[in-house]
Amino acid sequence: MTIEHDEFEGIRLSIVNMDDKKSVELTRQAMKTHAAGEILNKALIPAMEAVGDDYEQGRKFIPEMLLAAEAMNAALALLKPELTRSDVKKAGRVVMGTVEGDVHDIGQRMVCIMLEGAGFEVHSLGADVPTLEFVKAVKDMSPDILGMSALLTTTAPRMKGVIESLRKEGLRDRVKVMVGGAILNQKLADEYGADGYAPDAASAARLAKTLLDNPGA
Ligand code: B1M
Repeated sequence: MTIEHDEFEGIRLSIVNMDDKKSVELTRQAMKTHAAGEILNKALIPAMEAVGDDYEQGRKFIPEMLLAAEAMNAALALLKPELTRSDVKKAGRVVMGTVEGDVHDIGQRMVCIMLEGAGFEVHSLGADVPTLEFVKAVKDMSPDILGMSALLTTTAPRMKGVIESLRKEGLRDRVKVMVGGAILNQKLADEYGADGYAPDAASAARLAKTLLDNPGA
């Protein structure tokens, strides 16, 4: 194994082993020689995939998933300043949240960070966001884009509810709607009436730019 692989593997293992002190220490070390984006893609995201596999195989349970998520978030907080450093003028305003009934917020945080890095002003409503709160945020903050995340089969259809509520309130034409999350795909996004779907945080930032560059799309 090369030294580089050792470093990423160490961070990955510290998250899988739910050790937030270690994940912070190793991430800090890795940042001396690697870009934040590389650490995110080669260590943090694979770590959460491994945690998901462990859960599916019955090797981890909910409390352990939570602790792993904390170790991941602690490392992510270190990467954030570098990922969001952007000298470009604001590309647009985004309101983001995970839909009601769904507490998964790690992916959504990553998307927020990548959007900030791409020059967007981002307001995160957090996780478990009721439909009416999304609608109110669109009314009050006039974002260019509303982003919604969902990781559960049971909660993803709430995106459709939010989009319908925006329509009822006469707000749908004022905002582009972008959706994502592990169980989403283009077909579901179309079915829910979203303007765009992105499979990961980097493509979410690209999609946001495309949506604003092609307002008629
Ligand atoms: Co939960 N969980 N979980 N969980 N959890 C999943 C999602 C699951 C796939 C695990 C499994 O069974 N294999 C499964 C869902 C199955 C399904 O519905 N099809 C599941 C389940 C069932 C549950 C509970 C119901 C378990 C229970 O209680 N019995 C429960 C639900 C609680 C609730 O929400 N009401 C639950 C709870 C939890 C924890 C609280 C313990 C914890 C979340 C902690 C937190 O987020 N603060 C947790 C975790 C950690 C996971 C896994 C292991 C990891 C999720 C994650 O953070 N991934 C997950 C298994 C897995 O995904 N393999 C699982 C890393 C993250 C970077 O990826 O969020 O996909 P992701 O985001 C990506 C892209 O999807 C995209 O960009 C991100 C970065 O590239 N993206 C967007 C995300 N949002 C986007 C928005 C966009 C564009 C792109 O535009 C707006």
